Amino acid sequence: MTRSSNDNGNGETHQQSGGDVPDLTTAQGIPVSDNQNTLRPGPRGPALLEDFVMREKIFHFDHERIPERVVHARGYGLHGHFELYETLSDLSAADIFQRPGEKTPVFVRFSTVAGNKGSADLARDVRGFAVKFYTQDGNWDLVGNNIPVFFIQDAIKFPDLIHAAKPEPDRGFPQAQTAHDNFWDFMSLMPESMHMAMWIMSDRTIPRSFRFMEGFGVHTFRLVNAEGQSHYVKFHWKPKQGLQSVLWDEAVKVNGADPDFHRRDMWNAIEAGDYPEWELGIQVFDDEFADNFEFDVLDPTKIIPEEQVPVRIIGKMTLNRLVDNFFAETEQVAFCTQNIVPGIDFTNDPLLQGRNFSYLDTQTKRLGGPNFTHIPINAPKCPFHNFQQDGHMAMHNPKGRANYEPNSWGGAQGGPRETPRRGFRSYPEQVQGEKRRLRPESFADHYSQARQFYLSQTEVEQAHIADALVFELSKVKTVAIRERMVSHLPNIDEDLAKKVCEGLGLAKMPQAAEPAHPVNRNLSVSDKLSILKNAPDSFKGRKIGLLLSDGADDALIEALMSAAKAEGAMVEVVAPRVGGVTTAGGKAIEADEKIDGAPSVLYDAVAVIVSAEGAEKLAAIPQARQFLSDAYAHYKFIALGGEPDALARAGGLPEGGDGGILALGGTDAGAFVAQCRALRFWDRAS
Ligand code: HDD
Repeated sequence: MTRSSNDNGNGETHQQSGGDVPDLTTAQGIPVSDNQNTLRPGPRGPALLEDFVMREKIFHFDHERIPERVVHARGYGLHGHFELYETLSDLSAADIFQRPGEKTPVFVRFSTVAGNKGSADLARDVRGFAVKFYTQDGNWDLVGNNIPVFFIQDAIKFPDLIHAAKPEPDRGFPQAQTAHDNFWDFMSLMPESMHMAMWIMSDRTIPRSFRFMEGFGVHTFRLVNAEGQSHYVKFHWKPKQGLQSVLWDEAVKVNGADPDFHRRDMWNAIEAGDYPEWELGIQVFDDEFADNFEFDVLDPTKIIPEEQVPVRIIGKMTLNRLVDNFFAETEQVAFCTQNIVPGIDFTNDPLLQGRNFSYLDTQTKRLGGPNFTHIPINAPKCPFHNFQQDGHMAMHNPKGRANYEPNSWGGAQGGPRETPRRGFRSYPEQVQGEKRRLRPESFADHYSQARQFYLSQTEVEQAHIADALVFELSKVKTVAIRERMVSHLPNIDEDLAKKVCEGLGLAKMPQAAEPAHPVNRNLSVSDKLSILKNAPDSFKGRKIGLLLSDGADDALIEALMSAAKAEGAMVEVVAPRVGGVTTAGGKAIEADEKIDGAPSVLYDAVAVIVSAEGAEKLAAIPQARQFLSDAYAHYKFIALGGEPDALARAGGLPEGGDGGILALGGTDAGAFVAQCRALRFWDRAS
């Protein structure tokens, strides 16, 4: 028996076109009568080559994938705007920096670096923080990271760095991890990477959310004003939400429970209207400062501490719109450091100079030709005219005769003309020297700022850096590589070196690596380098996991929900069944998650409101016990409401609790949420 096109075999009929439902067509616009069956002679005959409907459909599907980015493959893009607070006309002629209050559309893509497109969000990794400003003078891309320094000083080392970080080529693993021999072999042979090594071993590489991390332009750029005067500048993004990271044990578990943890977080926040905001800050300095600074401002492995050059806040970016189509926007967006506008300019930072080549080159391959600027997400939103033409997929095809310049056709017919008044001019820096492959002497101090970073952390954060180094180097199989890496640490901090040496069980402390430049052991501590010293004072935008059982107290639930709402926090209901629970008052509350799918690592704090019988039943479920034991181990604030004793015992909470565990009485919900503002009960760690 043959099956009709609109019958799926179960007697159900597909929706037919008509009314608001458009006709299905081929890419050529030919209406399709049957999207279920290939054309064949007789019901059991072979497929006919003539079936252009089937062939075209499969042909297109076969070509759906484009190469993923060679780095930063996994990313998440969002729309928003940048609003200028004050004019910068004294410093820069950039159109975007002229008119306070004016909003410029932006597209931002956050990413991890090493993992494939399908890798997990909470890999220990640098996060990309790339911003495309669609200014009225063309697109400006600030292609930054969530860390203000980089691994290497010269772009020629980038392929080596990335090869070493990615899966080892013979075995094809590990995926999205630096905890392997090749990576630490390379790092330990490159003393210039030691400052970055401290940052990547810190909790900066396991952010709680894209919303809770800083962004940095990394390089020193130039601002150039209308008179042609130049100042140096470093760009900073400061999250209004504050900084927050997870613990390594959480990261490992989150990756299993929700590999999309960061993109889901962003999706949920924007869907809820809780739009994340970052302020744009600039550190501006002149040649005199640059000449007197302890380090070379062209060296991308160095920061300028905020205590030495304060960050001046000049505007705010708000992300408020999800993409309509992930491929069209997030996947096809092409950021490029060479996209710069009049009023901003490059410096001779050798990493930046190399990047200016790499991005355009890789995008031409990834997006299939030179016309990727015609894709809507990449096209400027201001008028643009030039004599570029043809090529694959050309979408902007000017009319008329003139496709060259100069021409004598005149008027509109003659096409666009150069504009000395508005046009981009490079800052006329004096450059001279012998043409040689040289690394400047002024780039030679590799340890002093690594030490400064380490010493600027709180004790908890220093312990995390030591633990991360021990973890990563324990995955390195070659003892000589472990030792070589440890040999750098005494140049950073003796105590750190000792902890890592002991943690690895090395027979003896390796001899300290010989620094190319004496280590400055007296740089001042910079509080801005710590996450915990810059923690938020609000629980806004954070999430409570609320574990309920049947018979839970209605008033307690209600009080917790409203306290969280008043703070701007979210509550997710977790229950033994996704159908939810019936409260003591007989109310049905649906669950957002079944307990198996909602370990407490997904939440910033947890609350349990249960009946005595409910607590007994939950105590018998391993995931419910872990919900509490993990929350406790991760220093989270825990609220216990109703009659939770059986579950609290089974979850291993200490008899009598501690300062981070709050018994939830009738009026305590507000106090609990207020306590959660500290994010973690670190006292439990000591
Ligand atoms: Fe890069 C992508 C950031 C050094 C070569 N880079 C890429 C992205 C970010 C950064 C955020 C993802 C953009 C997106 O979301 O599409 N990269 C940085 C920072 C660096 C840096 C902050 C140091 C300060 N990068 C760097 C060097 C080179 C590259 C030294 C090459 C010499 N980066 C690339 C690339 C990528 C890229 C291969 C991959 C995909 C793409 O460009 O479009 O060209």
